[in-house]
Amino acid sequence: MSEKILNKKTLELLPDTVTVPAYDRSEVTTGIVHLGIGAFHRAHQAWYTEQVLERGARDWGIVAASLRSPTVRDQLAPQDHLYSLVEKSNAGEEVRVIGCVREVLVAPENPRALLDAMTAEEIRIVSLTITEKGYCHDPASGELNFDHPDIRHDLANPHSPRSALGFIVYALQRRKERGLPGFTLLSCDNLPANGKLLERVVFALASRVDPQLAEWMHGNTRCPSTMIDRIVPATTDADRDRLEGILGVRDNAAVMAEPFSQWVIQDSFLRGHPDWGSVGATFVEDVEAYELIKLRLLNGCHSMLAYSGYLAGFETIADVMAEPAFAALARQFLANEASDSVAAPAEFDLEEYQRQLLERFSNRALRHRTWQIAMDGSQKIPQRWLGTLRHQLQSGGSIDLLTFALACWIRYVSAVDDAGNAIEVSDPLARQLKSICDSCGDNTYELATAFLQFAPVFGDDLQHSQRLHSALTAWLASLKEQGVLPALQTRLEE
Ligand code: CS2
Repeated sequence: MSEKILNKKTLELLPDTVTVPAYDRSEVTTGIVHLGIGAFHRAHQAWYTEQVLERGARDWGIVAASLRSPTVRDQLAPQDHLYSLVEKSNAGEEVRVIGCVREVLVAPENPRALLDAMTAEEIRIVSLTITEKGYCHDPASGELNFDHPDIRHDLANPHSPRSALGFIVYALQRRKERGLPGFTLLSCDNLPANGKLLERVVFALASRVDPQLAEWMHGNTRCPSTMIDRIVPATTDADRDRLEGILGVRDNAAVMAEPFSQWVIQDSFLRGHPDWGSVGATFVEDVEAYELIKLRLLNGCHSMLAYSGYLAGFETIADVMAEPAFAALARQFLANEASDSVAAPAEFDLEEYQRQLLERFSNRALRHRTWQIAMDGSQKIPQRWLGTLRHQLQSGGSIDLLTFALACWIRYVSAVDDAGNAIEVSDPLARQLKSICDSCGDNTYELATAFLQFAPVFGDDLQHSQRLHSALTAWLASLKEQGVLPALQTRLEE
């Protein structure tokens, strides 16, 4: 292993094939505080922002924060906050070193430092990738959950909040007190109408903290919605080792992504934004149609392949897609149930989109683990499957593959796979979900009833559909009797 790590000094040792920042990083000032510096942010919004800096902008550097662990800060700080983005495809890979991140703060270590950063006058945008559960909402209703432990903590501790929402509300309160303008809140998480959701939960918390603050926020914040898309698997040690062979230096903060990237942004900002439109993002008046298509087709299909593929013993999405029955499942789901429920904007070619998705899921270079996508199902399923399901129930369309997916998820959260091995289920509601499974034992009828009555995920309407209940019970029974792959193969032969 090389002893050198990627940083300002070693940048010049990199091979010519690697793109490095061509602008002077010392001229850049901060315009954005980003909450949640995971791999996705580094491969998506930071990559767009980097290209804007390359085109001459200097006032949109990023100060990022981790709301939980110091890992990313500890990786980036010794590297002068430089990291590589590796675009991987079946055709090969391209490496670019990104320089737009200026600092990483670790909120639990020093909440005040993050509040200070968010209170700086030059901050015009606070963007977020905090995953679905970071919104502290009830996934079925979209309302802020005031019983959430982080929200209770934040209401009691205005100087040391824990949740992204707490940081936002108390930073805005300080800005108001100091006579500073507010900022735009830019949600970049996979949730429908993510800006509206963020607005709803932030205003709910602010009203509880101080109604006058909420009043002030009406004129001093904007919450545009966005559709974000790029497949970014978690980086592994094998990825870092291979990259070291290319760079000649170690990069502990590297991120891997597919070449494809898309960002559709509602054009509603308080104090400007980087010219992301000049580097491939699209600004529109209304993002909703794009969001629904992406969530219901890409993410809906992804989750379906993740649960079913994991149970059948496949490690990555590309492995799942290499099995003809799963490839057929994906094709049929996209073409029928998922597409039935969306209305594509005039310029949008839905068939081409589906073709691209199948190709993207088959990218063997990415090694995107089914287990990773299967995480947090209780927070993802409402927007990925249940909107589609409600649409199909109302219109009398097919629900066959959606109920197959639901049955797979239920088997998954029972925490035992088709071969009898334990599954490490990572989900904030894992305990409740497992206890539903345990209390129903082998009775698939009761299992379907108990799940459809689980309001945090299914709301209170779906339990009344007899059609849904029968279809789900039938799939649960055939998964139990045959296992996922044979059950699917039998269905496809019908
Ligand atoms: C995936 C997404 O992990 C998941 O749940 O479905 O992260 C997916 O890769 C992205 O939304 C693609 O844009």
